[in-house]
Amino acid sequence: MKKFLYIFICFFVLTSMSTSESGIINKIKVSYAKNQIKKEFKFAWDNYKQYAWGHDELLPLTKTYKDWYGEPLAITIIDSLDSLYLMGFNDEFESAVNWVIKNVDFDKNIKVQAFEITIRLLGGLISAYQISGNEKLLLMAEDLAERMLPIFDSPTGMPYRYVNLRTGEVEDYINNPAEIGTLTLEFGMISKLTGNKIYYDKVKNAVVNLYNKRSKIDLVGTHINIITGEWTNKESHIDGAIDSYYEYLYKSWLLFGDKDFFNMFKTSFNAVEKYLSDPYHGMLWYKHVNADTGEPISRHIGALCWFYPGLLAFAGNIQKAEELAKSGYWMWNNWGIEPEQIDYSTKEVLNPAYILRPELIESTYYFWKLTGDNIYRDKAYNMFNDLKVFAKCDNGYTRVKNILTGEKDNLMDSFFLAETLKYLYLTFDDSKLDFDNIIFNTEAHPFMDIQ
Ligand code: DMJ
Repeated sequence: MKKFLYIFICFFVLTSMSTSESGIINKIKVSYAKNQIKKEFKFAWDNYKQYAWGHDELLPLTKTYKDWYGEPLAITIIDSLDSLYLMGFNDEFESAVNWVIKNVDFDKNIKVQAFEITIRLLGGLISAYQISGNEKLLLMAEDLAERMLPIFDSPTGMPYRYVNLRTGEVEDYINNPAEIGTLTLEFGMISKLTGNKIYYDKVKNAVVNLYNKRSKIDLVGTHINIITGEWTNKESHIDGAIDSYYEYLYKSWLLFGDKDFFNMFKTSFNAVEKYLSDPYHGMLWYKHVNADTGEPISRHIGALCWFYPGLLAFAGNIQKAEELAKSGYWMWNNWGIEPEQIDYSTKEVLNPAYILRPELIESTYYFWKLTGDNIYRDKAYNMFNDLKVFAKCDNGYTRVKNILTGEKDNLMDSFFLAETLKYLYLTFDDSKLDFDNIIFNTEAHPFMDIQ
């Protein structure tokens, strides 16, 4: 009975949040929310353990698993290591680390997507190494980075998209700014941690050469041929395929203190702000334009864009970031959860999926950290509850195929544990992190500044 009374009080407290509440009530709310998030993480993790352990991702509806490349790389485990630690599952963290060291071997005859393997596996191993101090994790990370080095052997120094982990054979020379530019933190950290400069030099060279291909108005397109250096698609935006290119220019400056990254960020950021930022019918959005002319192409915005308010705030423009985030919250609440893509000029859903993405939640964490305003905890908690309504199933959390009908898909992406639930949790308790001295990679793996 007592338990029900407690739940009732907590529910009442949480649904009547206001910034004027007393410190004690806030503490109860915060600890209730954090425990709820932790509980859902454990539920998702336990289901992964039961039905997919050692494999890449859980298929919760069919209680089985998916391996991206036929042979498993334990993507969910490596991607989840630091979440386990940050949420206080210390024994689980230790045993998962030991399992990874004993069972994961990258000497596999498979062709992998360098970007995804870098942000999830290299990123996960680096942060787990920094947390645990276990040198074996660093050796694994270095081995993986070395196996991927052949991607940079192109005439422009920009990477191929795929590489065979055993033979070094590369494939796919049409790449994009996100996949070219979102390797710097991870490869740069390997250089820092091992003292071998090759990784940093290769990624920096790739990014500088990409940056030098920007248009006269300082914008980049969506696809580039890394053999010839010619753009094959000149649509410019902050959506998927470009998004984290901007994030890593800024974060690489912060993590490595390399002024070149700051200069590249500043120029690019000014162009984004000038040509893409789109106040439209009383709300702020970011449009798609032609990279050469700045002429509008569409008023489409995708779920991946919502990392940008957080970056904008982190880079110092909190006011504008909050204005942009308002559009994101409007969108989320209008449909009860976030659609994968909408046309903001017609308010039409173009892609009705929600694939457990973290970006708006990630931005909310940054707002909470930078403003200390409880309203962001409120927003995070509401989004968490919406996730439960739309994406929870009997054996984990799953992608939603159609948010308009509620139809579920069958995949729990590793970033759900690595990012979505982590950023939610950190919004209520990030006491195990030194926020001022870490930089999150784009998969939410915290890298410690060791300068
Ligand atoms: C994650 O793997 C990363 O956040 C990446 O930058 C973009 N896509 C997914 C999540 O949406």
